Amino acid sequence: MKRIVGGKDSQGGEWPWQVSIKLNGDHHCGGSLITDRWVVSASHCFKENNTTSNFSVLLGARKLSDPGPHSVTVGVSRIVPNPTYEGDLRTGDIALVELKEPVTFSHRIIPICVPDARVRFLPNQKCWVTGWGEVEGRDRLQTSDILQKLEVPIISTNTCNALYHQGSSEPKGTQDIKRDMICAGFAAGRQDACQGDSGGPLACRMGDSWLLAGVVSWGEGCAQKNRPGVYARVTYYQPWIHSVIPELKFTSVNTRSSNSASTVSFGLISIIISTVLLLQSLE
Ligand code: 4AZ
Repeated sequence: MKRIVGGKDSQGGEWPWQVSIKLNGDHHCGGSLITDRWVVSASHCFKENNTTSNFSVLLGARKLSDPGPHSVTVGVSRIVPNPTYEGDLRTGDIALVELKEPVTFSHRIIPICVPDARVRFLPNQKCWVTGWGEVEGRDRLQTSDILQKLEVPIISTNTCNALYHQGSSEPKGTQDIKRDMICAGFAAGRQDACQGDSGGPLACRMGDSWLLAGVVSWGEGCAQKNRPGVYARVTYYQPWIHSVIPELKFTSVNTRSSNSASTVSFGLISIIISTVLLLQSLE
């Protein structure tokens, strides 16, 4: 069966921040809704053609050929690629896309939280990449009509660099994976994001929130051994995102707030024990 590269069909409403960025009416890239007016995507999606009038954004869809009554299509008023993007270096591969009109949230259209710069995504943490990008056919690649989902573990930058050096003629000290990138996927290959997924989310669940850890950016091929997917690291770009969208609230998740239930029960137990001790001392 043909799948994303090793992913599964998603359910309606499962990834309500996922958008399709269309160029002249055709699916071009993925993106993530972060406010009622702004979408995060990749700079390389806009490199040849950044005329806003050629782009539109489809929200609330699962099947591109039949997006259904919960979907909406909105025009684009502004495309803001990160100013450090130069193309081949792959750095700064994150762009902000402003919608012509604000969208109304629904069960199918919900923004994803943008993490504060201090939030850390740890190696082996399981996250999800989603998109309508290339699925692996027998000898050629083909995009998917139904939004695909794939669970991918975070890979540390050191490990990712070491993997990219396997079977490569590059000098040993070369750092392929820069500080503004985050890797996720499998050394064994077989499952990965691919062309057409670009700009889409690497989403990680932390406590009760879904956070945007990365933006699908590049890789050497797709789903190849020792060549995991590389994503733009959203936390690295937090100051830049803030400068473009000052009203955006960033999410800081720490172990205390994600463990609030245990903090509350610890507090309650402490009060009960103190009360018992106090009563005993009064007898
Ligand atoms: C691309 O060409 C592309 N395997 C996107 C993601 C990946 C590779 C290539 C990740 O847009």
